[in-house]
Amino acid sequence: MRLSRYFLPVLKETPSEAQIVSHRLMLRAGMIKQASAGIYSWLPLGLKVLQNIERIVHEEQARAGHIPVLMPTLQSADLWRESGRYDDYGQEMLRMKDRHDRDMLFTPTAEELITDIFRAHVSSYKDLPLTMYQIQWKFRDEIRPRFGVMRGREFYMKDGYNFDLTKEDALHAYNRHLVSYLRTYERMGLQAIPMRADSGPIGGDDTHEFLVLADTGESEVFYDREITDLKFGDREIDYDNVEQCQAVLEEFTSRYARTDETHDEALFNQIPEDRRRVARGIEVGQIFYFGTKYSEPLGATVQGPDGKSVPVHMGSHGIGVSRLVGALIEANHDENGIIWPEGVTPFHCGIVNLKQGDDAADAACDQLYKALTAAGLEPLYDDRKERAGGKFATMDLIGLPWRITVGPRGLKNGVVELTSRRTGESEELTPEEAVRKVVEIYSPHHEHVAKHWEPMAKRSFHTWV
Ligand code: P5A
Repeated sequence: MRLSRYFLPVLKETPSEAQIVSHRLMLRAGMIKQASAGIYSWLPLGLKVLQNIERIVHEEQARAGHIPVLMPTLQSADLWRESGRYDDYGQEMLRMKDRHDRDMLFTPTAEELITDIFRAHVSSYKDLPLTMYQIQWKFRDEIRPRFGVMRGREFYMKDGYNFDLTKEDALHAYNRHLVSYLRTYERMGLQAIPMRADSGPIGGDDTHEFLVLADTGESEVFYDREITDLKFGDREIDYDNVEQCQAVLEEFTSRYARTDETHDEALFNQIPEDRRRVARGIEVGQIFYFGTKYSEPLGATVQGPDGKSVPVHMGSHGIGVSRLVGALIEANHDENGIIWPEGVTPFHCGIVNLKQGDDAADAACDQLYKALTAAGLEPLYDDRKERAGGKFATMDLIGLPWRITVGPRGLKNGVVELTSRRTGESEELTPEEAVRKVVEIYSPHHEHVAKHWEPMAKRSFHTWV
């Protein structure tokens, strides 16, 4: 993308309504615009990050064997009366009437709707296990929407639902989700710690929240410091393997880590004092096992191997996709702006032309742009007639992890500059070396980059474009 043709409404002033850094930076970087309290339009740059997060979630769900569906945002109140939650949900539920005076609502979650689909089409244990999920907008009429997309009223959520014959099978589904979530957050460049939590209006006994440690987080958390040393890494997991999932679950949940809702001071005090931590966290996901809480009232039953009809065991699992955009910024920024992890960055590499209109600089930028694009990457080329300082400030604000700076002086010596946003370190490289290095950085994140690159790698720079 050429910046001169893009829509990137960056703000010079710090918006006064924003209380936390991620909200300020999202507004300043032109990622979102508030439409009304807790409801946002996603501008092009913000949308790209949202979609990158969404893509990682889809890929990891596919890896775990979960099946995507899409359910409506508006639902009839009838199903919620059947489950008993229509009255329980209270003022957080946005209710409305259609022209026939029927009670409707904007979905805050979809346990009822997915259970209705299940009961209409599944009647035998032979069709189990089954896990379906969607990524869809939700609405909760929060009393105090705040912190931008972090606590919105309208927000984007991945919500998944498992159906199993027995409690044991459903607990495997729970463990499988916990494992796949660890991998999902790590791919985004985030450490999200599973903590024992409270189930709230979703219900059930077993539940873990995933928390990203951040001073601006809304939850108070208590944990054993050792837990922050754990990495999921690139281990291969067979998600159908009960023992393997169980082992990972135990590794990541056996140390003390709880939200304030479930905190137990006496247990906490058994951890050696130098390892005890009290901090704040952002909840970016939650998993639940609630057994037959919905299947029983809604009549979601299957015929078991013995011919008897039994209600299925269920759980649900959520990832705060839009909240994650804010959480990622809380965890990755400095005084100049955002620093995107490579896995979610809206563009892979910035190209800054120090002297727009200079033949050599323009040609070199064009060549870099085309070469990176041919390798399957998306560069953002600042081709505006602006001062270098302004261009650098914009690149730092929007947080692209890598920047290639091109100017007539360097080109005389055959070099451009490659700069890391995170460390601020620069190296002088030939344009060819710069492209090779950026491709190398992104290949582990994108299979298609490695594929595009393979035939290019053996050829020289001038043949790439
Ligand atoms: C699990 C999926 C559920 O709703 N039902 C279907 C279960 N869980 S949850 O914990 O209530 O929500 C899942 C995740 O959604 C994010 N979230 C929000 N994000 C932005 N603004 C909000 N107001 C908001 N409320 C919930 C959180 O990340 C939460 O973990």
